[in-house]
Amino acid sequence: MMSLIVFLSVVLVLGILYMIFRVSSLVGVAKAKEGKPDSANTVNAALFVVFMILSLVGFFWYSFTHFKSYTLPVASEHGVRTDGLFWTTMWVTVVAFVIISIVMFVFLYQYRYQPGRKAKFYPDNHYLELTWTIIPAIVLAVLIFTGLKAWTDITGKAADDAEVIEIVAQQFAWTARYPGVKDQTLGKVNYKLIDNFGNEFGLDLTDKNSFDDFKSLELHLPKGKEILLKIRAKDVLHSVFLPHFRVKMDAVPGMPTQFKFTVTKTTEEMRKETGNPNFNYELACTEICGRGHFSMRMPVIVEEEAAYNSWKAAQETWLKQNPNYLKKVPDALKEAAEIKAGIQKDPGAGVAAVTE
Ligand SMILES: [Cu+2]
Repeated sequence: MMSLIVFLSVVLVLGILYMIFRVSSLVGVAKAKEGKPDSANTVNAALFVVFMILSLVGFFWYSFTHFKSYTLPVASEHGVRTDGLFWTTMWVTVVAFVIISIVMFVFLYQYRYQPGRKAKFYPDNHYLELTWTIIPAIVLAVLIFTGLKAWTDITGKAADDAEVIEIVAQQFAWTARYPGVKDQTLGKVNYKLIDNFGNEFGLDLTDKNSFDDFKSLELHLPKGKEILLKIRAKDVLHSVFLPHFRVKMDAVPGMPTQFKFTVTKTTEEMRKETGNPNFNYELACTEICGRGHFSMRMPVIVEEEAAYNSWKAAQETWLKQNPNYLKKVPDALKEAAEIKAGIQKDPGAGVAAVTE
């Protein structure tokens, strides 16, 4: 009832405002004298110029005083390149924006109504039209093709020795899967094998490469080595976002995606650069994926390659953590699986093979 009254009052007030506007404009028409311009015409035209000056000053003031709060330090090789592309595009569009704004508002003032001045009929000018078509076309083509080149490099084939890591998204957490240190190859997965008892990756245990894979809830990355992130989603759309590395790629159910990049600064180095001893990289979900979306973040730790390798070697394999899945391993591979997963010591090769 109350909302109905509020609604009707709003309609009534709008109706009254409309009637006042109609009456005043009709009075204006009745009072106007032929050929004498309204002084409000010049005032309005001048106000447009004032508006333009204030807006442009505000625009540049805001952009420069808050510059640091919307740019993050960059920590990847391709990030420097994409940042360069971003700022080139930004400057080209800012210059075009300023020129268009000035011309638009100054012309409004310059060509306001004045008695005795008639508009000139100027149907077309081929040179003018060619100029304002060809120049923007060339500039846009250069911007688009340099961007496309960068994109094909990022999403292209990774180096053979690249560090392959799988990122799996689900409502509302990220899980990483690393190839084990013994075979350095991710085992096969099949979404049909995903279950509620522990096989969250859908690991295919008939593939011997899966025996030493391990799971991590932190994303550890080596500095200076090419990394290939293989990304998939188990339920809805998510998106991998590593802002400092300028990495952003959607995680799509049923359609694996990937992104390759090389990190250039360790967490420690970034702490020194930012002057923040608590600095940490993070992986955030940047696709609204449900009500727990805000909590979908994963700590990221970047180390020198040696430290990274020793972290990897210290991790327990997935199969060792879920030994009841040994029954899914074909009989012929069972012993190899136990050795590779670190459940049983390798009797043939001795201690060296286990600690390798
Ligand atoms: Cu998400």
